[in-house]
Amino acid sequence: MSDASIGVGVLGYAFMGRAHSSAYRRLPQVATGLPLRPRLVAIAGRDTRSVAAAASRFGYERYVTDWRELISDPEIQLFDNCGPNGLHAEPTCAAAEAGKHVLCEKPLARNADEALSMWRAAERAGVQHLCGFNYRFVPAVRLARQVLEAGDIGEIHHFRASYLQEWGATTERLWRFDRETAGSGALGDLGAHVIDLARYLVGEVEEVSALVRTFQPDRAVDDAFVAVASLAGGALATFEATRLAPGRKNSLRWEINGSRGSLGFDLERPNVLLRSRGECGFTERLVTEPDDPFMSWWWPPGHVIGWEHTFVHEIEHFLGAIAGRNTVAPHAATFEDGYRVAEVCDAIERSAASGRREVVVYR
Ligand code: SOE
Repeated sequence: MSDASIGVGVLGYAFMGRAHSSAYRRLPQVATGLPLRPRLVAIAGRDTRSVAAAASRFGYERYVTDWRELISDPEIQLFDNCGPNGLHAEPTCAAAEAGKHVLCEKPLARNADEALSMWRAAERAGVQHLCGFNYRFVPAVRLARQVLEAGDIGEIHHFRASYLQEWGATTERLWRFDRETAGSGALGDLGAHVIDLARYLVGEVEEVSALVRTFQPDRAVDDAFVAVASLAGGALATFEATRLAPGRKNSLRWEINGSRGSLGFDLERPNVLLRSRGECGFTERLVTEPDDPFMSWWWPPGHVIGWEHTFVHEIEHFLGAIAGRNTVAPHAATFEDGYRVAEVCDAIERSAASGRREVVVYR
């Protein structure tokens, strides 16, 4: 492991802040040859008691209640935004302009205009930028990408994916239900993952026809959407996401059908890649062999890993890009990827409003 360290500042101490902080702490234990050792300098949150407790639990040297102190801190070279969507653009652009490498959770922003401004700010600043589409870092998903790149399932005809959760019926007042803070509902939160995986595994989204629905009374954002799309290269795609699928806890599922076979995945069984060569249904491949993606870091075959490990893989990849050992793209999403997903989400909302098929316009 390199003895060079990098100062990390994280905005947000809740769900994503905890997942990212856990990953920074795990990295020195699991990754041999770590390009940079993360030093947890500071974590930011509005509530003093909560952020102080998080700083102590997660192992940060200090905490702040104003994110601007992360931007002005010379000991922080990596700014990681785990805040709500409405707090992605301003702090992240400020961090990039201050010369800090920037990692921002998905969705990059509340809409394509905001996402475009973030991408342009990071590019202007010449810093490394990564958008946290962590499912690219599931071993089974990375193996699928390798199979697809090798052309082993032939010409791709279909990508079909859904992201189903059940918690949307809650009456709690959550930021994810507030349009000003979240931008959209299931579309930007869950649909963004589906769209990103279509782009990562098959191709760019060209046109969409969609329906968007809010089922819960008095809710300002969508609960669900369905879309059909055409992908570059000719494949047909269907995208779906809902927060109102009782029994589905965190079920991100996709299936790809090609001229010489199919691949399939379900996040509720994250170590398995389904494969068919067309003769007799699907086989289940447990992706835990030593030479399977990322598995040399962990345990012997069959000792499965989980959701949290994707953040360890993703952050190690970002540290490698900062150290010049690898590039963020194509295996992690850059802010350009985050922006392109946002353009697709905007096109889905346009189609639902117009009732027409919409071309996705990338600026
Ligand atoms: C809530 O829907 C959520 O936490 C998403 O925001 C995450 O991106 C997803 O990985 C799990 O569910």
